[in-house]
Parts: sequence; structure tokens; C-alpha cells
Amino acid sequence: MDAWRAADVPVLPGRGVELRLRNTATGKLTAAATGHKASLYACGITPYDATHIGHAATFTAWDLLVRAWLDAGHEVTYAQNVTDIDDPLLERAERDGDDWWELAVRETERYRRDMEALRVLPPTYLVGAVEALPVINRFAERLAARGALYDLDGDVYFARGADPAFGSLAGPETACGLSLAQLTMLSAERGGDPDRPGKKDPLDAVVWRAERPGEPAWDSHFGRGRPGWHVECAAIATEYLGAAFDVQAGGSDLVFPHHELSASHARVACAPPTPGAGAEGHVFARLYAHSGMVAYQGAKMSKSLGNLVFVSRLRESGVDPMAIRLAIAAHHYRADWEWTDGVLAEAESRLSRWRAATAPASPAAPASPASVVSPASHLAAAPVAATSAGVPAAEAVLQTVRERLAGDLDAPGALAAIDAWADAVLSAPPGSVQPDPVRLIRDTADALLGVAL
Ligand code: 5CA
Ligand code: ZN
Repeated sequence: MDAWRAADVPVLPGRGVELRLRNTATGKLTAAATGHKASLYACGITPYDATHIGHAATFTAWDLLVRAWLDAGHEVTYAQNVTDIDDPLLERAERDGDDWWELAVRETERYRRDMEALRVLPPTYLVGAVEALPVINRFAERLAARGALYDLDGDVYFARGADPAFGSLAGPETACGLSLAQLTMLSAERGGDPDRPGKKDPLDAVVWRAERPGEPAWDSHFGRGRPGWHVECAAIATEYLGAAFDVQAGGSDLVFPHHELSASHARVACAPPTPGAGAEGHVFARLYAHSGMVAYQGAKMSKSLGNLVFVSRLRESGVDPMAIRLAIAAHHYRADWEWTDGVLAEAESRLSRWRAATAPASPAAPASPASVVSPASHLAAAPVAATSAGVPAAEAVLQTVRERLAGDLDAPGALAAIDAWADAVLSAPPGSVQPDPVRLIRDTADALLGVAL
């Protein structure tokens, strides 16, 4: 399906620093790409109640990743799905007396507009589950050919016992270190059915769900029905990125069972000697990146609880999308945090200071009377060379921003470097900063943080 229009990305002088990310499976900082080509699969939305700030935080985190890769000279291939057929979507359509497909189309479009407004660069491939049904079916047939599937009253399950490496993302031996009991509990909470009688193992997952009365269904090798959730991402990721790729990304609520099962499906379906499996034998992602959960009013922002703050509503009420981006970037992508009016006010204050400092006739008076963010703490975090007027050199600011982002996407550290520059400019004598450094700071904020000033 169509993605959305890409914002222009200014080309920065020099070359970006190689990005390292914390791999959820190992807990270690790891090079996000190993060659010239870099590939990312990010789990996309289930199109109802999108785009809330939690979604926006997750997708802007992957946008920082893509921007860091581009800045370091990589050729980036980025695939993202849209889960436009699944239980939660059908349940919401049923609850509201809506047509499920109209709901999906409408919400996907809202998501596109929000991403564009936030200057999130579009994926190379935005792929809906429904349009990918032939891809998903081919993939599921490969699982069947490897003897990994079994039938339970017409539903088709993946036997996790078919994958000796099951648990290598979240299981007891990983940095997550989750016990079997914990994995089972998470599976029940997040769309699995560990208690269904007749399953070979509680953690086995549905690959093809037989048609139910009143539900949409499509023909397949397994009869009429619809695909499971994990097989959707396993099939789309390997179709568009190959059997082995660099990064699989999503919110921390997807670590288990979704990402574990997607990888497990892929290991079985694409096990070597499949052409395209990684040189070192790995299949699916080399690295798993997970973003923290954004809360609102004391609980994780979620469609099921309904405690949502929508990007579209904020925009309609006159909030600048760049302030939304800055509010998100003020938190490390792996942190859990809470959206409040104060978080937004702080971001609006930062945006007006940055704009005042980079205005054509800078330095100008800041638009807001007082900075909510303490400049002193940020000055300490930005060890950059200074010009004679005490303003850090723009090239040094760029270097600091690059280094902060390259170290596990430390966006708050990157903001601090620009804060230090902006605060110094705003307190320097008028006319002491030349247009070229101002332009470089604007380009830095735009190219690396997606913030147009
Ligand atoms: N379609 C599936 C993935 S294949 C899905 O999880 N859809 S979603 O709409 O529920 O979420 C889309 C992305 O936003 C996922 O990466 C999810 O982890 C992330 N997300 C959902 N809620 C939050 C939240 N409150 N904070 C941060 N990220 C969130
Ligand atoms: Zn997914």
C-alpha cells in the first residue's frame, strides 16, 4: 500500500557515527548495521485508535534510527506492516457497528497523515496483512512442508517444538530472562491462547484460523480462514528484507510472544540452506530493539483501556507537530514515561527557544518568558568547543548530536547539545552568530531529529 510523502532531509557535512543499539536478546550494545546496506523491520499499527502518543513515540524512535543510518551513509531498506486483519480490529468494528475494512482504511490514512506531520520518514515498503495474504500463505506452506504445523479443530497451529532455538529472544537464557511461567502469562495477556485444550504446547501459536460465522475469510491451502498475527510479520519481513536482516523493532509489549514467535516461525521456514540466510547462519533479525511504553493518567496508553492522547487531536487543537516530536525526544526511547500537559509545555518552550535562536535575525528574544528546562544541566552534558562569544561551534554541536544518537539513540543527550547552543546564542550580544552556523544547527535538528525549525 502507499506510505506517505517523505520530508526532505538536509545533507550534513562529514559523515555520521555508526549507530549501536541495545539488543534486547543479549542486553549488549551492538552495531545496528554491519555492511553498506542496512535493513529494518518495524511492526506497524493495528489500524484502530491510531495514532496515539505511544505509537508516535515508537515510530519516531525508529525514525531516529533510520536518520542515523542515512547520515552514516547506509543504503536503508525499511519494511513496516499494517495489521489490517486481526481480532482486536474486528472486535472494535463490531462494538461500534462499523465495517471492519472501512475502519482499517480510515485509521491507516489517519496514521499516514500523522506520520507525515511528524516528519517521520516513510518505510520503503508499507504492507497490509490483507494485501500480503499470498505472501503469508506461501510462508505458511513452507512451515507445513517442514512439518511444523498441526490442526486443531480446523485451526492450524505452529508447534514451537519444531524450533530448537525457541526462547532465544526472551527466554530464561537471554537478557530478558523470562521463565516458562512468565512467558505463558504474557502469551495469555497478549493475544495467545495457552489454555486452549488440545494444543501440543501452551505456547504454540495460531498460523491460520478457520473461518468463523460473520468473520472475513480467504481461501488458502489450509481452507478458508484468516492468518495469525506472528506469521503475518514473519512472512512480510522475510519477503521484503530477505531471510536475514539487521533490526527488528517494536514496543516492549511485543518482545513476547510476538517477536519471539515471528522469529521462531522464520527460523523454521527459512532455515539454512535457504538462500539469503545470514552469513553467520542467523535467520530473521540480527538485533532486536524495543521502545518503552508511554503511559497516560497512570496506566500504559492502550486502545483497550481507552486512555489515549491522539496526535491528530493535538494537531487539530493547534499543537505544533514539532513540539510533539520534541516532547517524545526528551525521553530515551527505551524508557517508560508518562505523557502530561507539563511534558508538552516543556517541549513547546524548547521549540520556541530553538526557533528564537535560529531565527534569521538571531539572536532574538525567546518567545516564551522562561525556560522550563534547566540550561545548566544541559550545558554540562554538551562538552563542545566554544566560539569567542561563548556560543558552542555549530560543527561541534553536530558532532555531539551524532555521537549521542549513535550511542543507543540518546535523543535527550542530543537535545541537550542543541539546548546549550540555543541558550548561549540567546544570551550572546545581538549579531554575534553568523548565518552559516545557524543554518547548520537547523539542518542538524532537521536531518537527525526530524525537527524542522
Ligand atoms: N500491529 C501490531 C504489531 S505487528 C501492533 O502491535 N499494533 S499496535 O497498533 O498495537 O502498536 C503499534 C506499535 O506501537 C507497536 O510497536 C507497539 O509496541 C507500539 N505501542 C503500542 N502502545 C504503545 C505505548 N503505549 N507506548 C509505546 N509504544 C506503544
Ligand atoms: Zn508485528
